[in-house]
Amino acid sequence: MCAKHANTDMQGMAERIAGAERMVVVTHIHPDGDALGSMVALARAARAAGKTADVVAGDDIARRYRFLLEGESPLGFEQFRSAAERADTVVVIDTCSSAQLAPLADQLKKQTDKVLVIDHHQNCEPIGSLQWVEPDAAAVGVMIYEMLKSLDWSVDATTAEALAAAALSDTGWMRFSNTDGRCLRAVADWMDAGVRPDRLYRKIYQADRPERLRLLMRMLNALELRAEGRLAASVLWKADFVVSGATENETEDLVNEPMRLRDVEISALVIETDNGSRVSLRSREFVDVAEVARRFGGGGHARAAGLRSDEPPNKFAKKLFAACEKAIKAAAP
Ligand SMILES: [Mn+2]
Repeated sequence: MCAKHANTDMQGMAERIAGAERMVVVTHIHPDGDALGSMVALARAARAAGKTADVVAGDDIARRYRFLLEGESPLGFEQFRSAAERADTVVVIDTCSSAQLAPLADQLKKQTDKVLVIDHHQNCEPIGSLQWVEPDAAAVGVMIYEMLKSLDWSVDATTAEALAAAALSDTGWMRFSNTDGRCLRAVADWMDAGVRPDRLYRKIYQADRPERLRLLMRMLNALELRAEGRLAASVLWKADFVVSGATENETEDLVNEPMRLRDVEISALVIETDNGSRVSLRSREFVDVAEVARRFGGGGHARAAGLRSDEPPNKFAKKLFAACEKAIKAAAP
């Protein structure tokens, strides 16, 4: 463990953030709504408080979340090095995993002293000099919001919408078991600030291209039910993307579809990539899929986790599905 590394609470993080003048805010690769919404909200609020704040984004932004970056001029991964050198503070949002920060990881290591981490995942790597991690928080968006309130930094309607996108997407629009009163109270504040969750929902989830629906059809066509219907096993091959016309940035949430089936405890989706496989895991009630993911070098939350493998699906899927079946038999009554 890094000697400089320390944990803190909201107050400790707020003090460091308040003292920052030039900030760069970054998040994990393939960022989800919580990652992007939280990153943008913190940067916007920091600028409103008179600081310089940049955000960093690659070309792997899911189509449905691109509106969150409207009005931002995100730096590319290749611009991060010089930005990090100029900055006095680098804030890492929604991850503690260097694999998830791969394009930035080397530079983050060089700048350890100025790197702060705000996250809600279990099993943190000692990235940066100060970490505020709350595995019980529904979303980083909720944590950021509470910190902004304690700093007395203003949260305008656009910032509130970014935070709402963060918290509502990470809770499955308040359906998942991580939804709590703390999150709902934050959502109430954002609605008071002018956010319309109904409109936000349409913007994120009801604006797909037909190509994505065709990809979903292909996934469901090949869906396999194993372990007496308790494991929903799906694989998407490159050919599925070619035939459907969908892109790799349109796969989010596909893994949730088989959860419609009453008996499914785990839904596992393996996606063929240029250099192996990308996996999304969801569970209903009993299995800690973060634990399953960790066995293959991934991580996440008990009900939602992910990982990557160098092996293509024809090799990797078999091992993964076997591990899922085992976990179901061990955990589910
Ligand atoms: Mn999150």
